[in-house]
Amino acid sequence: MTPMTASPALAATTDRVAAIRRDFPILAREVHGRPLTYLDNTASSQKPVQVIEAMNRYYREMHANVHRGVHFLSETATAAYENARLRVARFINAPHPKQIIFTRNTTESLNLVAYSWGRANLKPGDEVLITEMEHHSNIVPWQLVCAMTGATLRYVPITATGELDFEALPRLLTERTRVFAFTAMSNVLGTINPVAELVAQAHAVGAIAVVDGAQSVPHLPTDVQALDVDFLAFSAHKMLGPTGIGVLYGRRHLLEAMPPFLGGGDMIREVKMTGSRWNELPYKFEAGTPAIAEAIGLAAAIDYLEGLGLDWVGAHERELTTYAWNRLHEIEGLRILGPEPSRRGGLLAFVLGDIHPHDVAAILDQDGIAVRAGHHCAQPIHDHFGLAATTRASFYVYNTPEEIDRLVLGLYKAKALFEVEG
Ligand code: C6P
Repeated sequence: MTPMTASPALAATTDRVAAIRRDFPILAREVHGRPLTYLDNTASSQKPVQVIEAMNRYYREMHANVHRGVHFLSETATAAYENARLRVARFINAPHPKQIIFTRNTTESLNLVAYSWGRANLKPGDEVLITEMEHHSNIVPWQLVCAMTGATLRYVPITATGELDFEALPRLLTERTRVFAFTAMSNVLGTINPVAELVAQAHAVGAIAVVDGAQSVPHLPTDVQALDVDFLAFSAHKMLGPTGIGVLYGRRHLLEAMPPFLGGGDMIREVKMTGSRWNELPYKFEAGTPAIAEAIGLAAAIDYLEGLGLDWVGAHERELTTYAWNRLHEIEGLRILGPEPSRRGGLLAFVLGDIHPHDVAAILDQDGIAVRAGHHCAQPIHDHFGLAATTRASFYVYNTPEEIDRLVLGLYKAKALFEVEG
């Protein structure tokens, strides 16, 4: 086995990636005495020192509760928190920062839409359309809200190459469909869906379009106005930011009309013993003390990503994915799920002969290589392919072709250990 050489584009960015890697303290550590090879970015990305320091500075110099005090620190913290909202709004080209709701993560953002919009708008006879390639967080909330309201849940099937079955779409997306909720990028197949086209088709039948951007927003430029989405959900921790904060972008008139999701402090204008009136957007949907340091960390992550340029981020990942795709296909008995690199994001989920994906991941871990194994919270896709689990390697701004070479060596090692016949 002779490792192929990385593409000229990857070679040209070697210095840039080396400089990026120096910003991520964790990448310098060893695991089991080997250099860490972090290929589990689809689950969560690592954090640059710029994000860590922004949060550190907040706690050392600025912390107080927001929107409550008239004292200096509270005003400083409030300004930093609201500045983070503005930063997110600009990042996805939202018309107004009021349309940016801070949540805990993508899961909570999708639950907010399903519970608040869904319970207020769905009734028996209505249909909710999702796809077979959704993450559980874009399936289970709709199952719950359909059970509550009597609406029917339908799924767009996927093709053998792991793409949406566009031929099946017209009979599923009808005037009965009230909401079409789909992922912009699959966390298992890597498939990049044509968001603008799907949104237009939803609108043509009078449905709203809810987009799960957990895997797309960290990796591709996102413009909610150009895409014309009604709701977009994503998480900070997958885009170099901290855990504990996510975003829901919503169309203003829809958000204005929706009832609150959670009740408590900050989300009210007035509370009497007989009833309450709600605060204005976005606070109506932000009950309780929010994740202030995390919002500031998210803003720093956006600064970092924009400093790199989202176009570069996408291009770097495409180069890495193409290299990994070719190298992994050298291994006999290895099967990758999903479409070819030009139509996918920076992740490859695969099976290696009959070796259990958990065994593959455990062997790789011995060499300091972090990948994820399991159903990746997307059981219906695995059922579709008749698999219980896959191993998944996923890439981000700091990954290199050398790390992919290490992955390939580790996979040969797993194969040798389990004596897989090619
Ligand atoms: N997928 C993965 O390893 P949260 O956990 O709420 O930040 O994100 C949920 C989520 C929603 N949609 C998609 C497409 C996702 O990939 C995820 C998270 C991780 O694939 C953790 S299960």
